[in-house]
Amino acid sequence: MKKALISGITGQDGSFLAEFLLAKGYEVHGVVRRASTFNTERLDSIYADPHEKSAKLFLHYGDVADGGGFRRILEKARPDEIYNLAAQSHVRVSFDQAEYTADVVATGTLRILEAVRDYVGAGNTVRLYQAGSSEMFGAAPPPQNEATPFYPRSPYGVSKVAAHWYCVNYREAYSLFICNGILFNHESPRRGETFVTRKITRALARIKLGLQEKLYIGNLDARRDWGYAGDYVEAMWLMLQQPAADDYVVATGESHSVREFLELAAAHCGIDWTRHVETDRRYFRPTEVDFLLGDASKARRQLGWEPRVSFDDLVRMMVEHDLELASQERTLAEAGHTVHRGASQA
Ligand code: NAP
Ligand code: F7E
Repeated sequence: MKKALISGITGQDGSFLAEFLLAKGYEVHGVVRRASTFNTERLDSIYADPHEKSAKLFLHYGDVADGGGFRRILEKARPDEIYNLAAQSHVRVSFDQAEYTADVVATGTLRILEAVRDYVGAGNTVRLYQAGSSEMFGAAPPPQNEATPFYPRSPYGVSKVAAHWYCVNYREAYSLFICNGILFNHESPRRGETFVTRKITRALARIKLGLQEKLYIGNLDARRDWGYAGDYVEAMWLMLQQPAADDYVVATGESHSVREFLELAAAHCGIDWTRHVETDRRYFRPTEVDFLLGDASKARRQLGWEPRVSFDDLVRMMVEHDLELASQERTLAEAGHTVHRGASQA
């Protein structure tokens, strides 16, 4: 039985990847940050008590800011594959927390590389996937592929570029099997509620059911290549199954503006968004990434990977999920219960 270790397992991608690997028969280990409230909600459907004999998912407290702890997890789990998905992944927040973002995203990756270098140096074998991002391309004109020079536009993007080059350097210096996946935006009903797609579908669904009046949003003109997260975790896995380590762009090859996403989501909800949406400067970024459009021909050719879920289906899936959530919320509210909604600033 193969074993995988996932940092960032509680995030959107981590939860899809854990499901995908469990379905392939892997034993899955995940690094979970200690928090004052439970942060494992996305794992609820696959979590089993580790005392049960059939358990295949094991969680370990850790943080990529803590290299020693990660080394101990590595020694304990002894995985065949590591997926480094841990990140302060919000671009807007990275302008407010630049040093922290660099510590987690760039130096955090370096800590994992150092641990892997020593682990392999001691005679073990392991393959590493690094979660790179289209934010590394930033202002580089579209379409972007593996040959496009990086031009990051945020502390997050700069930190991902640093992590990317650390991985390339460790691959070349120590002959480690490391793949950089350069993934364009990918979404799902599990997307964090402060990313624009989910922020839109969640708000429009609540507006439709009379639970809120307005959606305040930022730049509607930015264009993104949006795919479905469930499709993208398969590409991560495929990279680590190849005979040689390499870097790959993963994207749909279709780009849409935030306004187009909003229009389509509103159409699925059956509401006139112009009556409910207002812009607020607080959601604009000091430097924006205007136009992302990925060219994933290398991944299609070499990995045999292709996206299955279309843009229209993705928007519909997210809207339907959030309409159901809003309906549950309304039922609870009508029964006199208070529903916790979070306190987002992003
Ligand atoms: P996400 O939902 O924000 O999840 C991030 C994960 O990282 C969470 O499990 C989070 O834990 C964990 N984490 C944050 N700081 C950590 C730390 N210091 N130590 C250990 N774990 C930490 O992000 P995602 O959308 O799943 O993305 C996964 C990875 O792909 C990230 O590296 C992201 O930057 C990258 N990426 C994402 C996209 C995209 O469109 N989704 C595209 C390209 C690249 P908590 O649950 O405790 O917060
Ligand atoms: O913004 C605009 C915003 O925060 C998309 C992360 O997963 O993908 C993600 O980063 C666009 C930007 O994602 C709001 O200005 C308008 O142009 O959903 P987002 P992102 O910044 O593209 C990449 C690939 C990653 O690697 C990251 O980890 O939408 N926008 N109004 C807004 N964005 C937000 N969040 N909130 C707004 O109100």
